[in-house]
Amino acid sequence: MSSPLVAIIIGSKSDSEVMADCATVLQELGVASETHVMSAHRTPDKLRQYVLSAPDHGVEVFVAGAGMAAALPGVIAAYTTRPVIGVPIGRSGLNGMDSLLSIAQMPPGVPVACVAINGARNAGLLAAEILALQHEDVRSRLEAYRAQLAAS
Ligand code: RP5
Repeated sequence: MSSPLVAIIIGSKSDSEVMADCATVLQELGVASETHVMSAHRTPDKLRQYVLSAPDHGVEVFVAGAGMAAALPGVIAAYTTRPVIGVPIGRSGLNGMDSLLSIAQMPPGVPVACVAINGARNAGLLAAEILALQHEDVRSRLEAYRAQLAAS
């Protein structure tokens, strides 16, 4: 695979297990991705620099997994007009309802997409569907994936 088309950003190492499904499904679809741990509140400067520079090395879609107040997807979206897909992580005392509402309730003007709590696999699939608008090879693999899903 070539340079990463999808950047997967997680707010903490503790999000790795849930978010691994995103990289896995992208790999199944032949889409290169890179994963980084960066936090909207712990490493805001690092996050900003990465989001601003990622398109220069080919990143077209961002996927952000975060738990609790989950500002991460919205902060990424503040620095880019590339699509941002948020994954609410459900490990807190509120089982992810906190992150779900944080991500889904972005005020008008700077949107992020939001998948289900712990829906990392769907985030990867949605990222691939966005890429498929321009990348015919990804579209073919997605169609094959859907056919196989129906058959199973
Ligand atoms: C969020 O806070 C992270 O995305 C993580 O889901 C949650 C807890 O972080 P840790 O205390 O496990 O590092 O920023």
